[in-house]
Amino acid sequence: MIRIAIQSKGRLNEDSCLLLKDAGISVDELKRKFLGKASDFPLEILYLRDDDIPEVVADGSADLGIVGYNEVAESGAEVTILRRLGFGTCRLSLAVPKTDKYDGLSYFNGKAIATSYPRVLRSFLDKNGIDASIREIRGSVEIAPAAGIADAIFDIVSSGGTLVSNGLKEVERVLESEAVLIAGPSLSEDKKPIVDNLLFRFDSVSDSRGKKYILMNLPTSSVEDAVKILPAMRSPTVMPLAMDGWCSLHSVVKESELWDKVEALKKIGAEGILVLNLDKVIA
Ligand code: PRT
Ligand code: ZN
Repeated sequence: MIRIAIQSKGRLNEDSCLLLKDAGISVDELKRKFLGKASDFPLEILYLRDDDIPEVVADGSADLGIVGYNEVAESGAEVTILRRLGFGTCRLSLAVPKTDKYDGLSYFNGKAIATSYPRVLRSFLDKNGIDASIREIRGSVEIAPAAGIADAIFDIVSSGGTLVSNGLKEVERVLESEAVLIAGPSLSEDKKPIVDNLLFRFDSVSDSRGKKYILMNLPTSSVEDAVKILPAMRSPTVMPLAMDGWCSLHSVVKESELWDKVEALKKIGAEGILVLNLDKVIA
């Protein structure tokens, strides 16, 4: 049995639960209080505030954790990043009142900066030789300049909408973040195969995300061109059709490239193109 810590509620909870579900792990929703147990995998799920996850993994109370990289960096906890998970993307940035002239980092000398991430900020300022004071506040950091509590802020930015609506502008992107899967410094031998199995499942899920299965009828003479358009995992599958001179071609494409590929395939004579959802990609 291994134990994974995930956020109990908040921005990462839903995607963390979805990752477990897509990996074929069922958790009894009704029992989702503090400690849950999967019915079909040797896994316990510990639901915590995100701030507590790095420490709990570092001290071995949980074997794995899913948390924002920003929290890992701020905690300084001794953990290893096993995977970047591709959700919860955001960044930690410095922002100043939009009417201020900003001409580089020296702007911050002698200024007060409000943040909930003092450790990451201190290390960034020290590295760049900037002498600014840090006002640690929890929550609503973006109102600090208007409230006269600080000159600037250092906070999480995603779309940037919160900064704009508070009369601020982003001037330095300091740390790029996304949800990460973390592990503690020591994992007992009996747990390693379970963790490896879970990683294999997570990798299959992430390989299938953002991809589509595509199949079409194609003149056999166009197969060579189609292979150039659709490289696939090894190469596309080609099957003869009952009608002479035609074949059926199957492949996998990135969703972001789908429409460009479809255009190119139509030009070389592809017909009856079907695009299907992909459930898992097993390497
Ligand atoms: O209760 P608990 O302590 O567990 O949760 P929390 O309130 O501390 O964190 P939560 O749920 O808000 O965020 C969890 C994690 O999601 C963060 O640690 C980040 O890794 C990640 N994440 C991704 C974000 C955002 N995007 C985000 N936009 N966390 C916070 N925000 C905030 C940001 O601070 C800003 O004030 O959302 C606001 C809107 O952002 P814009 O730029 O889109 O306007
Ligand atoms: Zn938190």
